[in-house]
Amino acid sequence: MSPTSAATQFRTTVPNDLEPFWMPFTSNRAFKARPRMISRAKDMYYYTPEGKQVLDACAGLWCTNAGHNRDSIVAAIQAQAAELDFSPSFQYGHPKSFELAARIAALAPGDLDHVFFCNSGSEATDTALKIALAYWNVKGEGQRTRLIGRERGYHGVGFGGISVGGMVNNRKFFGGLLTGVDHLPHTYNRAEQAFTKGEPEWGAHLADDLENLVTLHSASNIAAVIVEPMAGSTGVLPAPKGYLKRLRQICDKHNILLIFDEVITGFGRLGHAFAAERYGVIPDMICFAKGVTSGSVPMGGVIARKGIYDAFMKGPDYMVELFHGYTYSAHPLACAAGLAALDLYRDEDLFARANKLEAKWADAAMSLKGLPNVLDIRQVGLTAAVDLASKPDAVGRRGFDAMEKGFHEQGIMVRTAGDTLAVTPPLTVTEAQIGEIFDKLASLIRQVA
Ligand code: PXG
Repeated sequence: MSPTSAATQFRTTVPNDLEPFWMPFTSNRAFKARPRMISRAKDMYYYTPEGKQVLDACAGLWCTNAGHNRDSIVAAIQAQAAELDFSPSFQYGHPKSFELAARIAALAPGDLDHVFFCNSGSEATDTALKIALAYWNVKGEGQRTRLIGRERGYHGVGFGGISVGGMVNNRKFFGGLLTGVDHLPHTYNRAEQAFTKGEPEWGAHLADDLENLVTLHSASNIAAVIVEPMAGSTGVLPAPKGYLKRLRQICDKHNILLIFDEVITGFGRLGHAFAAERYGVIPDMICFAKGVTSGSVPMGGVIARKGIYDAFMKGPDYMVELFHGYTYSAHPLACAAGLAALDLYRDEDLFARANKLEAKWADAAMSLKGLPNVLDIRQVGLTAAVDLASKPDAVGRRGFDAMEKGFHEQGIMVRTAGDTLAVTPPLTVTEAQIGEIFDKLASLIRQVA
């Protein structure tokens, strides 16, 4: 279907009054003065209400891993809406939730075989932290309450997630947060790592800081460590070689639970179902969201190892074992969308596809080296980020301008974190589109010089 005929089919009226919507993580005034409006999507492209095509170099918000509006996912959601709109997952069940849990568990490594559903990445991380605390309670070690995150980590916006997270703006406005939280150092060092393709050689030793925290607090007080295998939101910081293995070893030594937040890295982003597989490390829990439904319906969840689930299965069998859950846990529409997305990933072998494309993607990303203001380029799996030097008097200006010009002038969607530009396309991206993404980025970088 040509963009024009589709635009006619999906005609959208844009409201005159944009004021009432308080937009999330958005510069509201700038947006409302010059909106970047999107009214439909197909495969690798967004379309504006005027029918202008915009190449989606971000998989939406790192989530539409199978591309947009895939026919089978659309059909599955439509059929599900007609058959069962909602049913509670507290004390009742619907078949697709069990089917999807089994499919997700089958994709996870080792004995990560029980799936707790929620509706977002933020809920997933809060859920994992709560399971960790409750696990130690039911094991009779309720004094293990300390949670350890990492600087420059992003674990969503719940109070748990921002407490273990390490992004200053996500923390500084919101008071005291959870107490009893520590942070490992982040793993980025430009002097040692600049312009590395994939995982940097330098930095595995930073995992040893966990030993220092054990020395300080005693392992017997520490419940869990949570990290992203690749820190996405703070600008694509791949784990240094050997870092995650070292973290696992230290956690094993001290009986500390290790949680991987795979909200971004799950479902193919790093060329495997989960990054845990790429790194040969089995965490105790994996948080997921985004790609599970290819972004089509909100869903998140936690995959827990058998031993964690089993620890809760005691006491009278009519009693609730874990006092946690959401009205929309395992919502039928999300489950239907999830099953259809997993079918697409399998049938089109999209995780392996991402793996095969990675070398080309990495070369294309590094080709931007030497452009004006480019301080560093990082890449892992099908993600890349470019750090631009900030204007001395206006931090974030270059990043914002690149995003805006990208949308309005170059027909491309990019994400920015300050003056860092990030791209992370659907796994269906073609080699030609990879070329287009980095050509457009190059031209944007020159434009904002
Ligand atoms: N954990 C990780 C690792 C994430 O990246 C969340 C939790 C929270 O997910 P929800 O579904 O509650 O938003 C995320 C979210 C960006 C960007 O451009 C990243 C996210 C969301 C929006 C934008 O860096 N990650």
